[in-house]
Amino acid sequence: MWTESNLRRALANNELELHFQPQFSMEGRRLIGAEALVRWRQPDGTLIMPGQFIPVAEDTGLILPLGDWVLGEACRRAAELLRHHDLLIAVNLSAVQVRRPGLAERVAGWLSAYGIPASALELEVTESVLMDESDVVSETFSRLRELGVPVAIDDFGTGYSSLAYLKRFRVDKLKIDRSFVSGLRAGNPDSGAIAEAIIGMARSLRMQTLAEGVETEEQYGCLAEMGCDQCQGYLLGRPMPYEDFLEFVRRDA
Ligand code: G
Ligand code: G
Ligand code: MN
Ligand code: NA
Repeated sequence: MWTESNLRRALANNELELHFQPQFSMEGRRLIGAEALVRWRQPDGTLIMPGQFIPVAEDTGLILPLGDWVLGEACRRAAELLRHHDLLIAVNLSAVQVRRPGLAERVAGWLSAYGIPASALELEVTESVLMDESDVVSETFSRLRELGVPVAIDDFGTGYSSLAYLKRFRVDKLKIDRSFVSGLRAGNPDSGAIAEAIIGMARSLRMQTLAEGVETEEQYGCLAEMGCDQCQGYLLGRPMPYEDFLEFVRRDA
């Protein structure tokens, strides 16, 4: 396992990079944005996935400088991408980052440093963050709302939580966890019961839905029929290095 000092060195030596997974509208299959996903490029070229170091970063507090780097880098890349295409760049936040005062100010700082509109950056948080009763979290959500930065709930449906929190803060989008997508079968309504319930609830609360982990045309077809708004997944594009995503964007422009 990676240690705190490995990770400190990675940050100091600029060994982190962001990959981008394209996101599409279901209707018309238009490219609408990308999720930024952090990777650690070792000096020998090996790529370490976030599952192997984000937990260490969260336990040691390094997630704060790491998360701030991710936000800045995502805004820097977004500024260039926006010259070619209208896009939304989604960034994952750890609960630790949201519970720390000042997140909205950091976000505002990066937006203005790179001159990108608040509406082009989306912040992904998990359900547990919304259940947090602290003043810090509610203050941060209202500041983000004032700024106009959209918020999405990641892995929706997997958290151990009530639905009441969806009314406490403004949430723009629910990301339907891929566990509710993998089993979708055309002609088998039961296979889509949960995805369909999420889509229906999102619509009543005027939130958008994005299905994660769409790997087959069959899954895509089921979700389109249910009225899901957007999707991402191996069917339409894997996470890729920035230069490859830039090419992808330019071809679409
Ligand atoms: O492809 P993938 O292995 O990249 O992503 C695994 C998980 O790592 C994702 O579900 C996501 O929640 C998390 N992750 C990826 N990038 C980041 C990041 O920049 N910050 C945080 N906090 N989590 C991330
Ligand atoms: O933030 P989050 O947990 O949603 O991160 C997305 C994770 O899902 C990343 O690890 C990414 O590599 C992975 N992923 C993206 N698309 C697919 C897909 O179509 N199938 C599977 N199995 N994983 C995917
Ligand atoms: Mn995510
Ligand atoms: Na997810």
